[in-house]
Amino acid sequence: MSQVMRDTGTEDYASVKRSGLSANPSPRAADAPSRGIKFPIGDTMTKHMTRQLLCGLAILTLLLGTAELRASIIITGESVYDFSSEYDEAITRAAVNVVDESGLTLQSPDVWHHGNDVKALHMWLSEQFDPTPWIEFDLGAEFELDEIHFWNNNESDAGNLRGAESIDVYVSNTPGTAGNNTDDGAWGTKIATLNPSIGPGLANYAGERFDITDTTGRYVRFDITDNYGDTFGGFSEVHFYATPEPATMSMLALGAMGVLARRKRRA
Ligand SMILES: [Ca+2]
Ligand SMILES: [Ca+2]
Repeated sequence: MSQVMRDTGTEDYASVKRSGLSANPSPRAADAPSRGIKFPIGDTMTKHMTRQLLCGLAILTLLLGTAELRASIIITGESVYDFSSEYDEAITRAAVNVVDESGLTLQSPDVWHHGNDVKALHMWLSEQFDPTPWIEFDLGAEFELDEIHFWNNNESDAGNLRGAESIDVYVSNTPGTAGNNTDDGAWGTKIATLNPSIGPGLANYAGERFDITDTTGRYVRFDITDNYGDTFGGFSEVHFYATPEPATMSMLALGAMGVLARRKRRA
């Protein structure tokens, strides 16, 4: 930037400040011969301010990038560890139907729809008169649980009344007592109560994502405490999401600190 421009800018800034006007270009600046890009405040943008702006943009980009990497990751190795009951295995309305991807079709990255048909093979149903069943999952390893994606019972007739309306979620590093139907303290910590909507009974059911308090553990127990009004209970599918590995986050944080330190030295 030339000396002439710097001088002009200082004068404009002073007059703008005196008159109390906002940072519109002054007539003088607008009349001046063009010397490349002009900032909204005329010629008052100094190299120092430009550097601060660029530094701010760099930090913002870094933070946005980190936020994206921070997105939770889907857990794929989960299985059903235990459950209160399942209706008539002859028609296979088995508990495993909620973790085996049955009935799901991938629509786009991280978006699945659960169907409303082949309910015998795609959804779990408890025995009659167990309308508020429980089910326990083994994630296969210890994770820091972050989110839960849930597809309720999605039968296309009134069967969707069997869907869960309220679910207490427990997380533990040790499995519950086998076959234990009540919370005897062996279920771990109750970390959330989910209130899923009733399943629409449509073929393109996208389910619902619940953000939960991040909690570390290997076993997750769903205790369905209420349903939408039927003598059976159950749902269609569940996906669990974990926060990324702490080591990855530490490396990202160290990288960010390194960039900031370099910026500070240069300033
Ligand atoms: Ca399913
Ligand atoms: Ca969370």
